[in-house]
Amino acid sequence: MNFPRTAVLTCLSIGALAVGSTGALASHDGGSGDWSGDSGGKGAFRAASYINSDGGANRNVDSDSSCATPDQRDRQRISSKSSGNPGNRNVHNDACFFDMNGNKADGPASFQSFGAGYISACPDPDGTGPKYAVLSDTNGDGRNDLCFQSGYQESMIPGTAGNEEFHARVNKNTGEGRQYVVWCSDADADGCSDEDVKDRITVRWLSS
Ligand SMILES: [Ca+2]
Ligand SMILES: [Ca+2]
Ligand SMILES: [Ca+2]
Repeated sequence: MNFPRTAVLTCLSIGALAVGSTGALASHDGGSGDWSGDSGGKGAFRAASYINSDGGANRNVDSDSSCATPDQRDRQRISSKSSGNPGNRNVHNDACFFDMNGNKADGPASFQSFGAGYISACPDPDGTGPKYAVLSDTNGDGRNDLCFQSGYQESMIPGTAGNEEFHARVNKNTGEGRQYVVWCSDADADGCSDEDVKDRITVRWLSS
């Protein structure tokens, strides 16, 4: 009886030291002694990726498609080559992380494209702010396939649509094919094959 109690007290002491060193949890916790509830690990993330109907412009996508109710499949005519990037019929792929309480969460993430098509837009999440985006062609086939973003969109303009979500656009402008876009938590910025927290959308591109 005596030993377990000692062990618990030891744990609390270590926890108290940890809180003191960061100062992050003390005010939040309010001294309730609820240590487990404040662990808030990034491992609790859930990924949700969806195709945005673009205000109804993409009529093959559910009008209420969102992180909460994702539509993850689309059939789309290819864009004209002359329209360039992001392409006149590009598909909007948006995504969110949810923490263990179901609230949107931030963190580094990647969109990774497989199969047909390419990623035609990978915006900087906060414009001139410290967050950044990197769009790259990882296998040298001339098509950008990896869009890394250091965090979710945070516009300096309050109320901007799409804040606290991640955004990319995918496109195809020649031939037909099926494009798979995996989205994942990606702290090492190298794509999603080594990640567990991920989700996926599919676009079937048609020439007519
Ligand atoms: Ca930035
Ligand atoms: Ca590529
Ligand atoms: Ca990775």
